[in-house]
Amino acid sequence: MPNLAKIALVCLIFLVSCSAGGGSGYQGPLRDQAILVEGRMFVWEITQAGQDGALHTADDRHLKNEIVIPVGTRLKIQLKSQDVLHGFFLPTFKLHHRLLPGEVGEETLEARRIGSFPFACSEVCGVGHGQMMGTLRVLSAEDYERWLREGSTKTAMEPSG
Ligand SMILES: [Cu+2]
Repeated sequence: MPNLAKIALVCLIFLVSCSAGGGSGYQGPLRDQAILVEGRMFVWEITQAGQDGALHTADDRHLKNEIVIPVGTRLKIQLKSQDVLHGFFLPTFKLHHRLLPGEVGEETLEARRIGSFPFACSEVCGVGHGQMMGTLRVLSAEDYERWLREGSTKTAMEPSG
């Protein structure tokens, strides 16, 4: 797909998601979960804490271009770049963070609504920049339990080239 068409598609997806997402939904207590989001030419590498809630332990889950959490999560996000300047842009949550090489950023979001919310790289980081798109999936508690049981090896969006 030509780059211009990809950009137009991303803009369209973002516009639709911005109007559909956000707002109030789940009003119960929030559960903290830590994740690490690393930008690398040209993929988002995600490390999610497992049941222990802590990163860099045996039950971490590793995903590409996909974050999967249950509704009612307060997501504590660490952001890093493995190479060049990237920008983590999750418009539904009004979240934008520039990832400077050598720095660790921190953001927090509260997932109160079930749905799929796209994110992308906001910096033109190289020829494969357009591939750096992904999805935050906020699942019901039941669907999240099923996802944990079935494993998390599938990715939401493989780079198409
Ligand atoms: Cu990038």
